[in-house]
Amino acid sequence: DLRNADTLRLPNGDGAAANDEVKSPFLIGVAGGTASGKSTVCMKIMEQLGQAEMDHTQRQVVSISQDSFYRELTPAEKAKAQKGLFNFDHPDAFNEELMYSTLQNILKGHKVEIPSYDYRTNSLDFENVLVIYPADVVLFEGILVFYFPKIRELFHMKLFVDTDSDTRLARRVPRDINERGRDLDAVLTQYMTFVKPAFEEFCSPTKKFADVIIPRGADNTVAIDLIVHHIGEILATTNSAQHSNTVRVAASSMKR
Ligand code: UZR
Ligand code: MG
Repeated sequence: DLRNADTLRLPNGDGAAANDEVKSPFLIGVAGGTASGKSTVCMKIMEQLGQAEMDHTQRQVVSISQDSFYRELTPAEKAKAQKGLFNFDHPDAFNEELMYSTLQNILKGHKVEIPSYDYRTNSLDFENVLVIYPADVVLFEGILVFYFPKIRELFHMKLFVDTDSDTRLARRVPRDINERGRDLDAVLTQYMTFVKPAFEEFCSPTKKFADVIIPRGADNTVAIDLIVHHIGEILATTNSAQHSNTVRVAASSMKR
């Protein structure tokens, strides 16, 4: 029986909520090419749900970036990266296992810690970890979040932010120069050598896995409104129904 909570309750592992009520979030994947507006779409979703100004521990909706799951580079790879010769757009640049286990822990309702990523040094920062508290909705955004089948299957909803390549390049260039400390030549060379081919080979084909494709990205307020409305309904159900979280764990594991 799906409603028999006792048989469905997950064990309380490290970092699980103190009470035995398990909060298994609705997990949303947000993919799309570089500078397509993934982060902005996630921010707008959170803002419209009135989450942005809330304390971290109180949040019902949280957003995580795939950047935190770049793998640690060897010294040789780091030297390459500094010269713009490392391919950060290839699936091998990511720590798939850490991504998978972290998302699994999030789905189990555990509090997790994820490293932040420093684009200037191309390294993970384990001193400034982001603490992700159990939430009702978790957004996970990145260029290749739908690439790995095992990870793709974890999402309850998949969004693809579909912005034209020239628009993305026009945004990417100033962003890399101003926020990520690169010069114009390096940015364009890296774009032509790695970013564009990898987008075509690994990212663009994952559009077919999306439930919702958002043309024009963050400018598409109608699409964002629709998504926010849907999430709002999920939150309303979670807050009113006592065992709804537990039931949803069962429903989603049945689906798999
Ligand atoms: P978004 N990236 C860097 O520029 N430096 C790094 O150390 C790690 C990643 C870039 C990466 C990719 N490619 O295109 C982009 N390069 O971050 C993805 N080169 O981030 O989805 O925010 O555009
Ligand atoms: Mg981003």
